[in-house]
Amino acid sequence: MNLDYKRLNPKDLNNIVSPVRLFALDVLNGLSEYPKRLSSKYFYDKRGSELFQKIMELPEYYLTRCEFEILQSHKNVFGDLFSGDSFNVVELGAGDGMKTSILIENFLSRNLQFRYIPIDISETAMQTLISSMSKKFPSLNAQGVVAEYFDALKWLSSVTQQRNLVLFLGSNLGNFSKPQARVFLRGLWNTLNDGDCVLIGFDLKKDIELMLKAYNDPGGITAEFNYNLLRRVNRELGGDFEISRFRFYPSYNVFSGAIESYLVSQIEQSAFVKQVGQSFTFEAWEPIHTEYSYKYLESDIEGLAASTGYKIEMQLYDSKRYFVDSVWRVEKKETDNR
Ligand code: AVJ
Repeated sequence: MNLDYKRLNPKDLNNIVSPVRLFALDVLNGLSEYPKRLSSKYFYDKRGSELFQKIMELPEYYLTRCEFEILQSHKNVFGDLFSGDSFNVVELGAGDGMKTSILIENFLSRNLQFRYIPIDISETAMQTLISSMSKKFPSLNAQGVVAEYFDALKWLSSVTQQRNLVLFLGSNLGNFSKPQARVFLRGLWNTLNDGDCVLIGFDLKKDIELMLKAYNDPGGITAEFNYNLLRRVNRELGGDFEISRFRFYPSYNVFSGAIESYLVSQIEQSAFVKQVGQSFTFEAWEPIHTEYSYKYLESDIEGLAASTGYKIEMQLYDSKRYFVDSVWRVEKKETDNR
């Protein structure tokens, strides 16, 4: 068994700002803007990850089950992408690894030569993932990397020659605006070689009520997931937000194609954040934007692949056609300089 993870440290990167300082800076910047905003990347502390786990089990949150069905019914196609060559399975933001396990189990049972390389910014998430994967798959060869995606990918390209299959599952790309998604995918292209593949999960545009319900469950788990952002500011940055004075409000913007989530201040109030050294005032009914979850049309996906240097190999759907796992191949020409 060879199962371990590596933590890229500041001297490997050029990241000299501590996580707490970065969080404080982002809170200062976001709450100083108009309209106010807090980034959804801060949802996932220990409590937030537990809440997201619960969200994935909600009957309303169809995304996880759809993707599970897709991977289960198409698991045999992924191992053939590199026609027998050894490869890396690089996963961006693995979460609990439930969906990835379907692929890993399939690859192991076929005796394929591969190494599993999950990348995650959260060290606790990585520890949990590595320990559960090593229990499930004693013969798995894995090397986790705790770092930002691109730092990890750059490091990876300097230490391996294998082909890469990059997994970006669960509609995680949906948190990026369409222009941000383009920048991200082109950045990914830059770290990869001609012939490498990426597998991306896209949530498709569908009945609006159905999409909205997935982000507004009646039990209030998704609301709590959003409130946890403010709780986190209180816990980690010494804030004094009165959570009950904010109302969670998700909506669907038909034009941009995103579920947009907000925390709306129900009264005029202010909150002091000790680590930021100042207070923030809210007018009654003033919103804080917390998350975008972009939904895609077929043609959006085609346009995105074409404009960032990939060829679409496969579009894999669930039986209801709510979700698509899209397999793209990196195309580099002689004239593309890396
Ligand atoms: C983890 C980003 C895919 O946008 O659907 C779930 C996060 N937010 N419910 C999504 C989320 C509210 C989720 N992603």
